[in-house]
Amino acid sequence: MESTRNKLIDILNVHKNSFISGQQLSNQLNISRTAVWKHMRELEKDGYVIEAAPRKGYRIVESPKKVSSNTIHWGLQTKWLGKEVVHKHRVPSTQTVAHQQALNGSSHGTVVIADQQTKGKGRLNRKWYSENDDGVWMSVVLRPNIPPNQAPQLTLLAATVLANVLTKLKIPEVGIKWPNDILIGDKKVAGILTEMQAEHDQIHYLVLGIGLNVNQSSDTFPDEVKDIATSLKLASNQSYSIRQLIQDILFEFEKSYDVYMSDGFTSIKQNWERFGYKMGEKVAINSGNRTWTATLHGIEADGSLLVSNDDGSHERLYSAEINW
Ligand code: BT5
Repeated sequence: MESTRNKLIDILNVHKNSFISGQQLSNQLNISRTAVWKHMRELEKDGYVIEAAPRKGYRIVESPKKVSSNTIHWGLQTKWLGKEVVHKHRVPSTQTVAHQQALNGSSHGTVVIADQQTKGKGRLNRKWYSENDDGVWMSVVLRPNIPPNQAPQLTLLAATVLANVLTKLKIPEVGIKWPNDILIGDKKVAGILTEMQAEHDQIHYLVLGIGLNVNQSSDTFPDEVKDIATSLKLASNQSYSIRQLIQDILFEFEKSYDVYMSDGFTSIKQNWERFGYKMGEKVAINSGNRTWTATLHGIEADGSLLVSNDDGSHERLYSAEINW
């Protein structure tokens, strides 16, 4: 049932600007014309506006605003990413759901999306505020054939994907603060959380979480983050379709991932450095219980951050926080 509906959506998408007859649909889907009609009614319940014209057939006039597994499939231009979409209204964290999916055998590219998260997670047990349905809260199950020590490259890859998507939307002053913060100006609009199940030299699977603030106004953010957080709407005075943004991110992600797998990290690294926040500048850094000032130089092929210290020595950092 579900897969027939997805196929129907795919066919309608190909015929976006023209009608397709009920007979053609019934032939292609191998179901009766009455069954085609019933599927159309279900799509309308999902928020599609469908025009049915006598002797011409069907055509989608408007795609829905709401997010569901069907509406994400509609118009999604990917080859492998998001072929399986799990959509939940409210969950503690999409990371947890994605881990369960992965452990139950979900395939590479499975996407878990929630409208709201009650216990959104940041790194190192920090919180990610996402109780509202104004953002993209999504986790992707990946089964990459790379050694575990290269996994941080995927966080950097995801950061460049988000920076590219925002730049295409003409959002100004997009930057990436190493390793995983996407900024607009000096404020955080998105974060990435990569969690991995690995053994020896093999990754079993990886869950890559993306949190992007979209339509929040300033009073949506709790006191803890309201001075450091922003949203696309706050930056541009415009609201965005969460469904469309998810599709844009998945499309860009798949493209970058495939380039990374075939050509390695170099192209991602160059793209990352275009957006690198405070590169060439002196900043305060925290790592463990050490705080010092250093100049940021760029990233290394292994995803580490290259800095030069005041005494002239160079250092590669694998985990550290750059202060604001
Ligand atoms: C992150 O951690 O930035 C990773 C965020 C990943 C969130 C996604 S949403 C989908 C998936 N499911 C999850 O449960 N998580 C992932 P970190 O670098 O540790 O940053 C956390 C810090 O960002 C917090 O300590 C706050 O200072 C700040 N913060 C929390 N919520 C924020 C928000 N909505 N917008 C901006 N900053 C926020």
